[in-house]
Amino acid sequence: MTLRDVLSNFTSFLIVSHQGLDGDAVGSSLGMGHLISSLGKDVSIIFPEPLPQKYLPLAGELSVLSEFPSQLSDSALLFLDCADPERGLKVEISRFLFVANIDHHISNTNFGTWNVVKPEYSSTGEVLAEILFNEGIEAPERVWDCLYLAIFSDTNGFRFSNTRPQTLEIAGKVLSRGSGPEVSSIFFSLSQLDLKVLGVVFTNMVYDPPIAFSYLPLSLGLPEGFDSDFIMNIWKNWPEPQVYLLFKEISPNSFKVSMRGRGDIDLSKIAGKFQGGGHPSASGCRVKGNLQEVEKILREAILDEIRRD
Ligand SMILES: [Mn+2]
Repeated sequence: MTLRDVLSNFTSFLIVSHQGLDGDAVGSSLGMGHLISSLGKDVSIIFPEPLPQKYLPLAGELSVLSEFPSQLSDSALLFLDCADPERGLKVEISRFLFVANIDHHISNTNFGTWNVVKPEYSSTGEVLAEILFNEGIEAPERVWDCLYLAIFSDTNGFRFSNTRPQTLEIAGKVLSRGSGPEVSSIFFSLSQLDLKVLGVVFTNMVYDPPIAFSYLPLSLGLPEGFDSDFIMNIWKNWPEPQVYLLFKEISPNSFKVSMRGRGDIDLSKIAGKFQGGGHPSASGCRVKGNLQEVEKILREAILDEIRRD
């Protein structure tokens, strides 16, 4: 099976990605959406959260929905950057005749009818770009812009250790087909709210080696789907901690946890214990309890994991 087969066998497509939209989830989904749309086919993207404001221009005229249409008809379902359909939208994938699964998470369960899962790749954007190059699929400029965002984002601007020589080769080919480097300034752009949130995170920070911890209280009134990746990326420039934990209160006594790490620790295992997921050095999950309780639970799980290594 090739992507070309998938694109020619269906006339209608639904695209989904993971909760906690990041640049790779957004870029690979919108890129695939623009590709399908350029073929004159019907496509909708279903994002579980509002698309972050700064990425709106990349969506253009694409149909972006917050839930599945009531009529699924005979659409093909495409998962991008989503390790586990449970982490995408609540939908029974058995209702679909065909499910594609394009991803780079090591925890991906190969749940699709067609699976392209490459854990050694920096991003789903890199996986998808390589498929387009290998199959000689032509695509309009905005597809490449979206894929460049995806690669740029999951490597934090080619700074993370997931940046392989091949990542840069693929990114170079993608960049030469897109509109230029504006995408990188979109990725790094921060709003006034983002800057205020940074102040709160680093004021609340406590460092109990090897774990740095901070939290964002509900009273900040952060919008749903607030993307905290930029905080973690800035935080990680401080090389001392082995693990960085950010607790974002999403309702009373309920927290979304972002985790980053360095070294041997596999944070995706810890996130997995709390029905979350991700990568060894970047993962997330949700926990319930008061702040002291949830911090203690996560801290103990992490220290256990460090001792085991
Ligand atoms: Mn990704």
